[in-house]
Amino acid sequence: MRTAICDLFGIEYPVIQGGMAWLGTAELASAVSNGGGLGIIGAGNAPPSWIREQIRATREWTSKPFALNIMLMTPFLEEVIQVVLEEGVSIVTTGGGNPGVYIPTFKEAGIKVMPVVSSVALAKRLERAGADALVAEGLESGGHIGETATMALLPQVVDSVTIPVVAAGGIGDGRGLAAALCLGAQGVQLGTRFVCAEECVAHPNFKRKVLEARDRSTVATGYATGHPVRCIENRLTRQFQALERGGASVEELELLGQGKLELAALNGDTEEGSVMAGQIAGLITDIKPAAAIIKEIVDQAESIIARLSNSYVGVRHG
Ligand code: TUI
Repeated sequence: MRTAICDLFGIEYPVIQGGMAWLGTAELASAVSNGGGLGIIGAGNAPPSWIREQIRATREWTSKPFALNIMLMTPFLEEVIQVVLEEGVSIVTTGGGNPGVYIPTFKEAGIKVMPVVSSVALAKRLERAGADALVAEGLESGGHIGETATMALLPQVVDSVTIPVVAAGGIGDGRGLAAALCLGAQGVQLGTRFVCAEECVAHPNFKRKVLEARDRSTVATGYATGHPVRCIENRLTRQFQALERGGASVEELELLGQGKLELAALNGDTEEGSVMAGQIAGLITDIKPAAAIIKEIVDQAESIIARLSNSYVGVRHG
């Protein structure tokens, strides 16, 4: 299964790992890249020295292409960009904002840029600014989200640009990959599914929360702050909702969220911490190596596509 995204990034399969803060480490990124997908180091709010170490470790553990995701709300933005340039990272994805002003810097250094967008307006603007590809991310995703669902957003973004588009949000298996291709995507990006990769450093409690999740286990909070975030429901999300209903200030709400992702992801406090995960968590029932996850997704998508094209021929001629 080769698409324009495979050719653009020099990867085998059009399967990309979401650039998750704290969880997109060298362990996971190198395992995904070694499995034929595109592994992504999630810079999140991490200090530049940590990011540099992760880039070097990833390079040690894989000779395949990998990317770095820059979370544009980080307090270290300028320094993170400097690390990307110094370390010769060849692919950058961005999230949580408009990376337009930074694209020329990346392009001059020969870096491929794939911003995550949640609207058609930003997709068009970033194509004009020189983006090589886009991730269209629906509100089913975990973490920081936009306002439109993948099923509606994806074909609209695809129709608004000429560069390749990758689908994200609500995709957990080969059915999701096949569906995304039907909607015009050239690949898929999965975060929640890769939380349950063996190589993901998430605390076992965090992985258990994903495995135990059902279809309605996630909630989006923080619309009042302008930065809504989807997490698995717990004491923290209920506290957030109570504060929001009480008309708490943006400062108060942001203070409650600070440090909570690390608390859940690494310390395993899944009640007071922020268990960011997408709506597809309910579909995920096992932990396996990243390479096996990728192979299963691609095999399943290929057999679905073969079956659909056979039955289509059957309907027309049979
Ligand atoms: O960035 C994400 N997902 C994330 S970032 C993150 S780290 C975090 N930690 C604590 C609190 C909040 C976040 C966790 N999950 N996804 C990509 C994404 N980007 N989704 C939506 C957007 C987005 C939003 C607004 C992209 C552009 C944008 O532009 C606004 C503008 O200026 O036009």
